Amino acid sequence: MKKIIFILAASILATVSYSADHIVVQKDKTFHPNYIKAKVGDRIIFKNDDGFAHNAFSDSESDEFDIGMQKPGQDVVVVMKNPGKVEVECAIHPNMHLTIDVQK
Ligand SMILES: [Cu+2]
Repeated sequence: MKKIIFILAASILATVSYSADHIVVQKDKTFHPNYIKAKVGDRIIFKNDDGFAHNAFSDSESDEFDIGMQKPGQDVVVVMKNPGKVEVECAIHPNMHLTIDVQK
């Protein structure tokens, strides 16, 4: 029984180590942090901590996405699929910028 638990724990750890979570908080019309180093397969979790809606989108070739309307208090997860520099903006507040440097 102990051996089975050990194997189970080891396989869970192995799975977790393949990808990481990066939390980006949108607060006062700013992405915090505004620069992230990530790897392919990592999850970017956008947390809207403002009292109004936000958005996050990227037209960057390597990882194009658009999370649409993100309500206050809402979390949205985006997975980085390809290596490259990903420039993220908010469609509602054009001054909001975030760079995600995705490596292999
Ligand atoms: Cu915004």
